[in-house]
Amino acid sequence: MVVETKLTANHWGVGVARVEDGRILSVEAHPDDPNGSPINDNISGGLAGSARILRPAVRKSWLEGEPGRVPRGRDAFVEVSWDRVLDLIAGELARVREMHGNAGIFAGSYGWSSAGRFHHAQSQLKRFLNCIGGFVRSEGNYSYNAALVMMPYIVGPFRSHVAQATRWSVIAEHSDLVVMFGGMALRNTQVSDGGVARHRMADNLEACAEAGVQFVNISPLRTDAAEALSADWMPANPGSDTALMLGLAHVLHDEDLHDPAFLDRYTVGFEKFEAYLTGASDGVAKTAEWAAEKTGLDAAEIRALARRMAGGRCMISVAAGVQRTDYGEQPLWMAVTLAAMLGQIGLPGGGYTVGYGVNANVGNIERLFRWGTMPQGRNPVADFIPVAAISEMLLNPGGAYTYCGETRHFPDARLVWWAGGNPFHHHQHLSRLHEAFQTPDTVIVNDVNWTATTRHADIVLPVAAAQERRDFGAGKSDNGLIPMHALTAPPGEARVEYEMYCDLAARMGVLEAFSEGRSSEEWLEAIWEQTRSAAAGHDQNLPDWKTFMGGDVITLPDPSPNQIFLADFRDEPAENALPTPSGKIEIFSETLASFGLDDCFGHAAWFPPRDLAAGIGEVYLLSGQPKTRLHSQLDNGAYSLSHKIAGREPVLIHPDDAAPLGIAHGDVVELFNARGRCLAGAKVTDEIRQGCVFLWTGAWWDPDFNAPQMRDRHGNPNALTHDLRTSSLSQSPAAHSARVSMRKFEGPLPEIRVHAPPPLSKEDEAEA
Ligand SMILES: Nc1nc2c(c(=O)[nH]1)N[C@H]1C(S)=C(S)[C@@H](COP(=O)(O)OP(=O)(O)OC[C@H]3O[C@@H](n4cnc5c(=O)[nH]c(N)nc54)[C@H](O)[C@@H]3O)O[C@H]1N2
Ligand SMILES: Nc1nc2c(c(=O)[nH]1)N[C@H]1C(S)=C(S)[C@@H](COP(=O)(O)OP(=O)(O)OC[C@H]3O[C@@H](n4cnc5c(=O)[nH]c(N)nc54)[C@H](O)[C@@H]3O)O[C@H]1N2
Ligand SMILES: [Mo]
Repeated sequence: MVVETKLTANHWGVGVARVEDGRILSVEAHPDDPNGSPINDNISGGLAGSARILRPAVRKSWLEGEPGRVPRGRDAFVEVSWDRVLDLIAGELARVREMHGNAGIFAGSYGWSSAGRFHHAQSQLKRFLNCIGGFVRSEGNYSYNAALVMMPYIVGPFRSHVAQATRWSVIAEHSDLVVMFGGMALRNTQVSDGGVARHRMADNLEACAEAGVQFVNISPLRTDAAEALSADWMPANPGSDTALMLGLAHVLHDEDLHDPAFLDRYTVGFEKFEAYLTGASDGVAKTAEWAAEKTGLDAAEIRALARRMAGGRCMISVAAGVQRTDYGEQPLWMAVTLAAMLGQIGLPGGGYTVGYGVNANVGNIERLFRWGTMPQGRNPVADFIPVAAISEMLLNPGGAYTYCGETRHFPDARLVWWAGGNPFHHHQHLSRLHEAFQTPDTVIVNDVNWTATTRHADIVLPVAAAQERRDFGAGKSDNGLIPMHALTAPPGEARVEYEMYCDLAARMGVLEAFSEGRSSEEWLEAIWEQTRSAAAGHDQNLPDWKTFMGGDVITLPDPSPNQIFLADFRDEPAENALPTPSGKIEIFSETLASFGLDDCFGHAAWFPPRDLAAGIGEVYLLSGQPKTRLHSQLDNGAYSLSHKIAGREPVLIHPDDAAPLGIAHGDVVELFNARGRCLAGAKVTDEIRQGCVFLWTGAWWDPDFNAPQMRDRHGNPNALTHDLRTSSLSQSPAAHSARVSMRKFEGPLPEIRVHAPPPLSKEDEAEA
């Protein structure tokens, strides 16, 4: 057989696949990529593993008309034909709409699914549902939701501000110091939503180091700073960033190192914050000593850092992970406040940025224009939930909650449809989500593999993976246009989602509205032509669709390679007023103060993390993104598996925490708290701060329902996290704020089951 070479695009970069006889032999990074991602190694095994869903399947007791007989997540499945499953779905949709209206359908369907402009799982589902009257959606994301909600009140829209981040080339030239709250983990810059043609971050950081820029890494993980940076490591207690920034601000204020002229011209409300900082308003001065006690750092160290920050051009960077914590709005507001006190916002290499390191591109490049897209149509249902309120919604229909200063009520979701996300990976407190998922009448999930979420469905739809259909990749913040070939045919009876929705739409009388009479290939060509004509408006000549698909990656230029964040506001504050009520940076916000919330005031303030305050656990549990995969995707692939310890996800433990518990490198440990427990493989290392453990996200949740607290065998941190939200302002996820206890696991090691399918039978066998 001939070995063919074909391009593919993933959120972690361009892959060059070697394909033989309908099989993917290997996928390697594109040779033009200076720092390609090894996550490509997960593709062949992850798509061809035994966890692959090969036929439509229906939960056994649901199919047999006794849906409550066995709980979701524990039941067996019956494989059925496509005709049968689409008839079942059409019937359920009709029933739910008739009894509850379209507001009874929840299809927030949060998740990353795959790269590709057309075959985007969520967009396809939402377009289909909009054709039949809409659905309840979710608002925001798990990545930086506190920033999405908070930043508009105090400076402006978060997404566009991230796109306007000061370029790394400017930092290399102008900054003296970069202070990184939450570090800037290179492992995370493998990824960018929608695809990334070239990974530039490592080289750009190296250029900064070579230019003599100094870095401080304030994070529980030393390796959150690239080695080349030789960063000073200040491992503050997790969740203590606001306290640390307050301590820094107090030193600046106390030693007259702040910039009253800047505060006066570009901000409002400093005097109200000042009263809090000095303790005039609450009797507590937020001194370096005060901050030292909260952060576990030295007061002298904090003072020295404040002076260093004021002594030259300083960029304050806040990682998204820092706001994925209890009261995660506060470190954002405090970073802006601190940067305003330094007075360097809008200067080259100074000021602040939230989101460096959150993906491959922030500060490196931005897209030149908006790519073509398949419209999702209009959703006639106005209702939504904040994305991380999923368990709350399901457990408390009709219940009241606050969001952005309003009181709202949860809808009653009778039918839940998820396509392209894995809530039993991404949501916190999974045993609670397991309970919550028992409440709807019907749960439908489309996926490629038998993840924990598909196991909680009544109807499971086997879909083609990105590598099994034609499309093109173009990242939301990238400038590469990437041909995506169908490397192989979908296995078993897996189908391309678009084609499946066409058949369902035909059953429901909306085929013309959904498809506009186009095949997949015709849609692709139309979306490409849209992209091509947008490109022409930017003096870029793109080839026609067929030529493009036959060629290599096309890389367009960065629209503003010398960008300095908020430079225009600094130059002309009246003309370029910020879209805040005052047009300035709001160090005090009348709007936020008027909400009267007890967990977010009118200025940045310190709140201690909740598990710590409640005395839960002995160590902090961090749970950041894994180096070895994208979230939970292809967890059963070779690269992901190669890092597991005794088949479990590795948990980083400091030697001084491990030794007293008799835990050695390579042991299996049990992590536990009041919410749950899981097993994990001990990696004993001093890269983690003592008093903290770090368990990567994304090991497929593998609960043992016969063990205490449905112990997860595999090492998913969300077995342990709380699903309280950051605050009643934004209702954002706060995954990084859990505390746990641990011990060496002594019992017989249970085998990992989740990488194999659940019990399956054929429909006629089940009936017999
Ligand atoms: N404890 C803790 N939890 C966290 C975080 C944390 O820091 N700590 N981080 C959070 C963050 S930032 C995020 S973004 C979320 C990520 O959470 P998710 O985005 O939900 O995670 P993924 O694993 O990317 O889920 C995508 C799913 O889509 C499936 N899929 C892939 N391609 C297709 C397709 O073409 N069609 C369909 N139908 N399905 C497809 C994949 O198999 C996978 O199951 O996790 C959050 N959870
Ligand atoms: N390889 C890979 N890359 C990815 C992803 C992936 O799944 N795999 N996912 C992508 C996605 S969706 C996102 S949103 C981004 C996430 O990007 P980030 O949010 O930046 O990543 P995290 O790993 O959650 O957090 C970064 C670091 O913050 C530190 N940290 C946690 N809590 C605290 C705290 O309270 N204070 C301080 N100072 N530090 C703290 C942790 O040490 C952690 O390593 O990554 C993206 N990149
Ligand atoms: Mo994310």
